[in-house]
Amino acid sequence: MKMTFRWYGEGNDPIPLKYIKQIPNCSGLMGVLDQYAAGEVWPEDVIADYVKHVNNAGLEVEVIESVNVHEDIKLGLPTRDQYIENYITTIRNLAKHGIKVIVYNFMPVFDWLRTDLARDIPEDGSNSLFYDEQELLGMTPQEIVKQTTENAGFTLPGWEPERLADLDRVMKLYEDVSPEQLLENYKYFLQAIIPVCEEVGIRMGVHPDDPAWPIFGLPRIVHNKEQLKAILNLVDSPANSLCFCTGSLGSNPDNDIPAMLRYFSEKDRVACVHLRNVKYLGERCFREASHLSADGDLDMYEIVRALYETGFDGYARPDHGRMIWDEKGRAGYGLYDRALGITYLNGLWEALEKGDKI
Ligand SMILES: [Mn+2]
Repeated sequence: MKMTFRWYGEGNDPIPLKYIKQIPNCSGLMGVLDQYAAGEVWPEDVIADYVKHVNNAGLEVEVIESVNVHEDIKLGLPTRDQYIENYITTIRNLAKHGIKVIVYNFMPVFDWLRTDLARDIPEDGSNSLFYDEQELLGMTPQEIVKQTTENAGFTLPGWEPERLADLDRVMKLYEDVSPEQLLENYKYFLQAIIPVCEEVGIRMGVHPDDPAWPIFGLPRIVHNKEQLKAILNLVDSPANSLCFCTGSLGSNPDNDIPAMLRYFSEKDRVACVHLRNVKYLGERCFREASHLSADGDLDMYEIVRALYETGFDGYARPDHGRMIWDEKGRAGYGLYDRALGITYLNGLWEALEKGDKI
């Protein structure tokens, strides 16, 4: 397993690469080039410069996240073919520069969603991302977009202004898209891109819906075991795999995270993992916790054990952490708590490895 760290790019992320290099066992990044809107081609020279810059800091970049899928592809509109062609060009461009895994999602309109980006944790005086369905029900889609983008302090992947500007129009288009139709549109996309991925040695990792249930009446089809199985069956290839995000899937207590992870990892359909813990605070209400099992409701030992025992050799990273020690930065993506998360995950892995040899 290769341990990595999400980084938003020079000038876009307050954390210097040299700090990331100093985290024990962190071999590289899950990188992001979010200056490109969904549907645009990522130019090869820009990718080359980015990879070189990261490599010069002594870090690898073999995973790229947030290569967003244009809404027209998800909606199945006639215009989708051009956007799929562009996506394929981006896949080829990334492969030329050593990228092995692309993380994306198939969530209509919203990508991830929280009702508070910095909710106080009374137990320890830190804060973290928070979600409460009751709060969301009192808001319109426009209000949650306004609140999230205004409070972020940075541009957020999945929340690009140009993508959300015509929110009403896109929400309306989805009224005619059933979950079954969304899955059909997904199949059309995968059938076009997966042969190219196989050719160039890229694995696609779909990120699950976050939170793991439908919101605002929009169809969502990537948030439980049966749905993940259905997606992997659309095109049965190791290139069509998962980015298994424990916190996103784990937002729904109905998902047995260690068992699901074991199931898909055994079949070699997990390209990468996002490891984080969540704390349930009520029905469809949770906050993001430190990585420690005891601080949340996910058993991180069992999660890491599932990876270890299935011989997982893909990429992992700590996912959202709390904001601690008065750090100022991107919500969920501070240095301190994620670095603590890595050292804890390293410890779990080492204990499993050495325990195995006794
Ligand atoms: Mn994630």
